[in-house]
Amino acid sequence: MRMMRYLFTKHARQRFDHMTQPLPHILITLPIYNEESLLVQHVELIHAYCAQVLRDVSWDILIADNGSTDTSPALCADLADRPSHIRIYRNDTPGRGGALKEAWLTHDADVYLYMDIDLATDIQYLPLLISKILSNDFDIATGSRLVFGAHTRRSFFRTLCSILYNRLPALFFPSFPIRDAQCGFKAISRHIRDSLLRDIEDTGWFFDTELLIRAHLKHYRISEFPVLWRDQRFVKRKSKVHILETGLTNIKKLFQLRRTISHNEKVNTQ
Ligand SMILES: Nc1nc2c(ncn2[C@@H]2O[C@H](COP(=O)(O)OP(=O)(O)O)[C@@H](O)[C@H]2O)c(=O)[nH]1
Ligand SMILES: [Mg+2]
Repeated sequence: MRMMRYLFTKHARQRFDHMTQPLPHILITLPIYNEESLLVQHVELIHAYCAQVLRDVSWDILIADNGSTDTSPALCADLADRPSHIRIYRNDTPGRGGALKEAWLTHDADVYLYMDIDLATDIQYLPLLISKILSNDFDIATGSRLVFGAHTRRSFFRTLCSILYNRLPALFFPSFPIRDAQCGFKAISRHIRDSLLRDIEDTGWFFDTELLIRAHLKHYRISEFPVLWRDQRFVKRKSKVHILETGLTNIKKLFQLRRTISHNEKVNTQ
């Protein structure tokens, strides 16, 4: 009888704990730079989607702007004034990677994710991205345009550059399994944020590749899953990526990263 009472109260306590435990918090980060042409429309769209689909979690949209020189800062301020889940993070270090790193290090969440504001990755993959981390099956999840099942609508030139660039990390780190390191649709766990994020040195486009390489070498679990990707064409908007310059810079950064990592390995084994 005493045992029954014990089990009953234990069970009731667990149920009560479950009811009182805070919901896991998802930080949906939107890195932006001079995005006045689509900012408000796309933030509203993402907000409406999250309000409809994200149940059993709490969430915020964090717009991470660094140094926009158009009307984006004013538009952000207006968005943040609305009674909603929209917050703004501003810093002065240029580059998408730096903006993400600083935004994530200064905010508290259980899942940190980002997606490009042009919604090139179809937003229907958002719940999957979140669940990969929330289920605790993976430490990092990344959308992919280059694995089986992915569908892309891109120019021939961008597709070719993407295929060529994404072959490089495996040349420098032969065990690296990720096929598309640069897709602007990723999530990391709180643990990755606490244990690995500070090690990522690059503040620009190479940030994504460096994050995945370092995570892979430390044996973190990475999920690469196919997405539907459309390079959206907008009348007043151009890609922020200078393809050739970024490609060459990233190759240089792969050399540097390999040197740094092998140097650290030597120091650690001495
Ligand atoms: N915070 C921040 N975001 C940036 C910066 N440069 C680009 N972005 C954002 O990164 C995302 C991807 O840029 P995009 O031009 O679409 O790249 P593409 O899809 O590879 O052509 C967009 O949301 C941009 O606004 C930057 O310097 N800082
Ligand atoms: Mg884009």
